[in-house]
Amino acid sequence: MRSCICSLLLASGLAWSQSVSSFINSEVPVAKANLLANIGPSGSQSQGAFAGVVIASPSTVNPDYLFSWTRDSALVFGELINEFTSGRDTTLRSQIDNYVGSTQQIQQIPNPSGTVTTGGLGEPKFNINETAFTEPWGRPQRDGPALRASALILWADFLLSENNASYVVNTLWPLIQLDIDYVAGNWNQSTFDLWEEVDSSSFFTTAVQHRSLRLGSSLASAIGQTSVVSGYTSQAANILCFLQSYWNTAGFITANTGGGRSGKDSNTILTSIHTFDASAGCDAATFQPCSDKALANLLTYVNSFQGLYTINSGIPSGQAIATGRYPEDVYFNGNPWYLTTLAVAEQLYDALIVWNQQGSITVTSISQPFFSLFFPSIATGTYTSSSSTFATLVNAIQIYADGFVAIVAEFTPLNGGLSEQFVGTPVSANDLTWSYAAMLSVAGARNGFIPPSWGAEGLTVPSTCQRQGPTVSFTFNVQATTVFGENIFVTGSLNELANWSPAGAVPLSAADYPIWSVTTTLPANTNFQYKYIRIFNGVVTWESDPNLSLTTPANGTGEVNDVWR
Ligand SMILES: *[C@@H]1O[C@H](CO)[C@@H](O)[C@H](O)[C@H]1NC(C)=O
Ligand SMILES: *[C@@H]1O[C@H](CO)[C@@H](O)[C@H](O)[C@H]1NC(C)=O
Ligand SMILES: *[C@@H]1O[C@H](CO)[C@@H](O)[C@H](O)[C@H]1NC(C)=O
Ligand SMILES: *[C@@H]1O[C@H](CO)[C@@H](O)[C@H](O)[C@H]1NC(C)=O
Ligand SMILES: CC(=O)N[C@H]1CO[C@H](CO)[C@@H](O)[C@@H]1O
Repeated sequence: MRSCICSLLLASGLAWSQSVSSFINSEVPVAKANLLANIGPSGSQSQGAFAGVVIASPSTVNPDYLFSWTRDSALVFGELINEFTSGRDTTLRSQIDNYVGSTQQIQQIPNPSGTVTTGGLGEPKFNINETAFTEPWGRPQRDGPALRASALILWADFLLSENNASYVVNTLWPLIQLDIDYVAGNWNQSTFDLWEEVDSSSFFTTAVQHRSLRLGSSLASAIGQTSVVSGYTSQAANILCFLQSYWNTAGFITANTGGGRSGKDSNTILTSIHTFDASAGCDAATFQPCSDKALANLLTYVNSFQGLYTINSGIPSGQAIATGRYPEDVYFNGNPWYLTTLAVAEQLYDALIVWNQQGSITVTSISQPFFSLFFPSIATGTYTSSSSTFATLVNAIQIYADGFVAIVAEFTPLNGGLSEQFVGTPVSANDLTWSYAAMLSVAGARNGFIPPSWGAEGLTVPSTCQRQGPTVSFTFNVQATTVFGENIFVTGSLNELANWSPAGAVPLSAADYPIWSVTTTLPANTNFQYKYIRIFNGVVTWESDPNLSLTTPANGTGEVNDVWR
């Protein structure tokens, strides 16, 4: 198909747009059929998969993807639930019911990450017969529960509108609450990223966790589960605060806090499309697709693939190119991916939806380099829909977005099958379910589909991040005999313990002399060192060595009983 699309590169915008439309019109039914073929129990490519289980791909060797990933499955069902609840595909209800059924099973399977109550919800993948995958892997991956809960909440919201609250309360809420409680309790723990390689904090994971907590708190309110609401919203505010820290001074979003790479990663583009909320306009706090930060980031991400792949050579900046996961990728030698190239188009289509809806485009100093691709002399300011600048930008960005779809069209084989990657020919796993879901969702965005709001509108980032993660209440008890006027303090290697500073050390009180005690708030699941000190007439006396060492519990409360040394 390459030559036919390439010749269209030179044709008018209208012909270009028609060729992209005709590709989408022919590809979408193929993508839908091939996606459903990868879902048990009756998908033609997924024999052996239990009901509602999504296989990542039918490929069993090089690579073996015949497993069910929580993330991929939730993204796939998120798309199917959107299609059903928006009335675009009325045939999917039994599939969605099956997904609910398989979630009931899979959440409860003890696995190498733990049991349902000890961290097992963060397990990345399962066998397709709903048994645990027990070999070494990059675990946990904490985006899975957030994405699964978000998909189920969209389903629940639809059922509430159908007056089916009993099913929501009795069947869906218990599943959703497990996942959201996991998010609320673990979001600041390190996680493997969505590419299963880097163990740190990851922008995609943090952002989808934030969305899930907002969705979870509004569903909880709607069905009278009020006791969880304030916990979810306060953790959501903490996450929103932490989310801002991924934006870096070089003007893009660092995908992972660990990793030793440039940080330019489709992780961030996928975040933008999976946290799109048109009611939030171009808000940058949630990195909405048309926000200045998300557009600057898109430019940096796309530019990082300029000249990287042979198929991109000679294509100037401002025209679409094939993109991959991140420029340093070496998996299968590092190639463009269908789902990442489509995600760039989708972010731009989402942006166009909002600009057209609000009737203006605002160019800031942050987004100016992006807009100057299409209007080199553009100045910062707001351009209303009556201006020629608005029309020029909207037309050019539509053509630019279509270009990313056209590249996918060019490298889609005649049978419409989408693998994971492409060079000139498809590479890696064939019939990747996520590639098909990406095709459906970009088609929806190009046709103007607006996903349900998740509550991103009007959020403000707390001026100081109060608490960057789960904490526990921790009690220090130390037996120490003292003279009148002498006091006992604790200090150590945490901010909360004044970082070894006697001046800010935490005072204990002798309510049960000679036991001195204090209960304080410490970060959960954190190792630290500490010592007691005594202060008498301003003179500090340290305990003898060695430093004491402890790890706080993951949740609940902790206590230590020491004797002054
Ligand atoms: C609290 O942490 C412990 C130890 O990791 C774990 O066994 C327990 O399930 C956790 N409880 C909750 C509610 O997360
Ligand atoms: C489930 O699938 C795994 C992986 O294919 C296999 O090893 C295991 O025997 C199966 N378990 C059952 C109970 O069928
Ligand atoms: C509620 O939705 C569930 C899930 O699709 C369905 O099985 C059930 O029949 C519905 N109940 C009512 C009263 O509509
Ligand atoms: C205790 O910790 C402090 C602060 O890190 C360090 O300076 C000191 O050397 C440690 N003491 C011992 C005995 O390791
Ligand atoms: C693992 C993890 O995400 N840790 C983060 C928790 O929050 C603090 C404070 O913002 C960050 O510095 C950590 O990186």
